[in-house]
Amino acid sequence: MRSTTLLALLALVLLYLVLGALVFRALEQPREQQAQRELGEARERFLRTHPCVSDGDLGLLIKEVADALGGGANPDINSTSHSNYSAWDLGSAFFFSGTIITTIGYGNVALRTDAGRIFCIVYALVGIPLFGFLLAGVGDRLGSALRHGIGHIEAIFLRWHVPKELVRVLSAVLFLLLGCLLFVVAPMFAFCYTEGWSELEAIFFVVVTLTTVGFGDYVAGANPHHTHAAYQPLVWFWILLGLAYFASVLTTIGNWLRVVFRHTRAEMGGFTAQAASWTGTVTARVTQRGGPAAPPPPEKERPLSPPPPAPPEKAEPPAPPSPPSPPTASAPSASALDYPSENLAFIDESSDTQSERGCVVPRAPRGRRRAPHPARKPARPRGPGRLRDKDRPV
Ligand code: Q6F
Repeated sequence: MRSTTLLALLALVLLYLVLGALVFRALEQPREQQAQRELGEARERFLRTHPCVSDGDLGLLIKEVADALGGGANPDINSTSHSNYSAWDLGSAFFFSGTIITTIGYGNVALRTDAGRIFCIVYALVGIPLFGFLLAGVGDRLGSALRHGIGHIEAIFLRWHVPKELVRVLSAVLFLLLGCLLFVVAPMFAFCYTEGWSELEAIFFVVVTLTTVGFGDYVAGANPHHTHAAYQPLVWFWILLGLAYFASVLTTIGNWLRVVFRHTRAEMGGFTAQAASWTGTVTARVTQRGGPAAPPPPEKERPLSPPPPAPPEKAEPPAPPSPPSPPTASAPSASALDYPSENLAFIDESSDTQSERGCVVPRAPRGRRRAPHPARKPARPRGPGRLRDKDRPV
């Protein structure tokens, strides 16, 4: 990626962050101030009804309570009713391990010991890539399964003589709808029912979990009172499939953004060339390509690649070199119409070909997975291992 592109991207991300900060502050700060006010009022009320308690003593107790909560204590349990509650029973510890290797990291329970933290470092470094392999395999199967289902519907459309391109768009929409139904809407209702959350709370949990943001204010299965024995395993199953689905959707959105960027850059081509000649840093590169310092042809450029969208991907090893694409394959519209389901299979590509790493000989498209889609582009290279025109074998 060129330095100018990188700087523009950095500026864009900063702008996005500032925008987020402004919106979140506007939405959340009033509520925070209200909570603070309510605590103050409750304190005054308590002191009025319990005149023997001094303001300082109450303050000490409140601080004690806050510290204990931070230390993992449960305020529902008092010193008289002994309970065998533990946030570190085997089931909860298993869940905790899951939040590490998936990189969800809810943080509703946290490590308090140095030994625990040291072990966590090692555990994460091995477990995250390991889970990445599993996710790749699951993504591949899921992609095949969804495409198999959608293939039937596609065949019907084609029999009705619906144009091929339209069928492609329709199947992309179907993929999104089917995936949303299976991994967002159905689980949402399940969580409403089992956890007693509102629809918004449930969908918030679903998205925060499957994007691996993992705030931890909502955690499914954390209430031991009303959970069925099969509930937590089912949530695990949902997470495994849902993470693969979301990784593909996020990759697709990333590809769309890349197309938008490319169009923007094509329009700003003259602009950047001008800027380059001012700074004098990129001029050499432009002239190197032959010819005067004209706006660089955007198609020849390495596409602006957004960072891997889903954290499960960042756990993946670098993608292997891709086969060279035919000259026309890099048309922006091709990736705009990307099948999200292709990205599911695409997750797998990097793991499948690990043994072939270092081998830059282009592979012939393999197997049934790619065969049904002649329109499919050759795999887009991703990540640090990607090779573009200049690195390719001739
Ligand atoms: C669970 C649990 C949650 C809280 C530590 C995410 C894996 C399902 C528990 C699940 C178990 C105990 C999720 C599994 C992943 N939930 N107790 O298994 O006190 O909060 S606790 Cl949501 Cl990655």
